[in-house]
Amino acid sequence: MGQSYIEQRTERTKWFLQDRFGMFIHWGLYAIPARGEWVRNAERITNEDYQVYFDDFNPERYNPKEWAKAAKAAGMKYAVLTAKHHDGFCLYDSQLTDYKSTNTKAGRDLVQEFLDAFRAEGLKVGLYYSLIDWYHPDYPAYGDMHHPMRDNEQFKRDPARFGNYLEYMHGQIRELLTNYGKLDIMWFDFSYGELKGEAWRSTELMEMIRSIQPHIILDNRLEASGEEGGSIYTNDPSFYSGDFASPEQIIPPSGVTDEAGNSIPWEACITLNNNWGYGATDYTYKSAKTVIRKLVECVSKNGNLLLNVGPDASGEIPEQSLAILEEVGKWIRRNGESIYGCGQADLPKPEWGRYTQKGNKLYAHLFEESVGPVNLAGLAGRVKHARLLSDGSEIFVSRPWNAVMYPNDAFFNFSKPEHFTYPLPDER
Ligand code: JFZ
Repeated sequence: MGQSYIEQRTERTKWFLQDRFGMFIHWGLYAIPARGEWVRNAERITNEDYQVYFDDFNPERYNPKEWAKAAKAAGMKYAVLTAKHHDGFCLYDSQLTDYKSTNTKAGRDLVQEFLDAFRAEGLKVGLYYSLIDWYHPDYPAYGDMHHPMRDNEQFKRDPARFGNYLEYMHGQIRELLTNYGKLDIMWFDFSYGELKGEAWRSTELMEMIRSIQPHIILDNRLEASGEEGGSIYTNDPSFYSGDFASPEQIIPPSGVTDEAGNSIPWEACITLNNNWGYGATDYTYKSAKTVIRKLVECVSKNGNLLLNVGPDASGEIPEQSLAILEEVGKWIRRNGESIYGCGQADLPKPEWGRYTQKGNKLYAHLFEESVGPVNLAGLAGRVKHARLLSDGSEIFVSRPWNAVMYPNDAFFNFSKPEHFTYPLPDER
């Protein structure tokens, strides 16, 4: 008897649940207008006018080795790059289109260089591929939002043309899976309205994917959008339901579980400011402290965080983003043990922060400075000893009547990252 789909998914996602933290990279022609990756649609830019960006695209400072170093130093364990976003522009040398980076002034296969650089740093690699394509002549309009230049009825009127697009889409995915070595993640984006599941010829697509790269893991968006989940949320996931759920710009209140209440692999994708693609005037950056806390929150709910950067037209990750990543990395270097391989604790959320847990080690993430002892409700008599994870110093835990931690001087002196993690190895 073969394994069930869920058993196979559990096998495939083991590394993913260990790694917990990845880098999302939205990069393409839209870095030039620098108003986000939806600019072509939002501003109803014609193919002719958008062509200017293709003609000018020349990211001379593209050095993915620097990106990879920044990701690794931030504690990220994998990265996902937009091989093609909704505008249809390919960052790789596809034989199926001329609309690709090798035909621009860049003259380079940007995907190949990305993969080489990130693999060299020991990170796992993934590619984002947009199911939506605003450039391909046979991509149907369906809902004004999803195709700026075409009328909404075209798809229904001309399924043959949509068939042409699917040939192209399947062909491009085959190229990515065949020509670039082992990929760890394929990140499809996204389904909507009638365009979901079998409308993409997903069974056939999945058979192809699994035959070429059996170990690759996929998001759930062959069936789902960023909002709706698809059948991965049910007890009977389809063959193309994906390996992890992909809540977007939200950390689900209670994590992600199926109908039986079992945890499903999930990854929240979150921007650093308010854009995925580069936004030259978007200064709404989150603080390093917020990012750290959101990462902790994801792990405390058995989830991953895929944190986005949007490199600019010169090929560089914005300074502000790099500064945040560096701060996050400082915290991770001391406290990463409370993230990697960790998950939800067997205790309810404490009033002062979050728990993460790995085996019999409990990590208490204090999100506020305490006045007096910290209440460890439910742990009375169960804590063997406690240490400040960032420097190894002892934390006094009272017993047996009630478990409380008395944060010592080390707690108050270690104020720089404004975030405190206590490990509480306990005996159960
Ligand atoms: C999609 C893309 O449109 C966006 O550009 C970015 O790549 C992001 C990671 O994914 O964003 C979505 C997808 C679906 C919804 C909203 C945003 N949705 O269904 O509401």
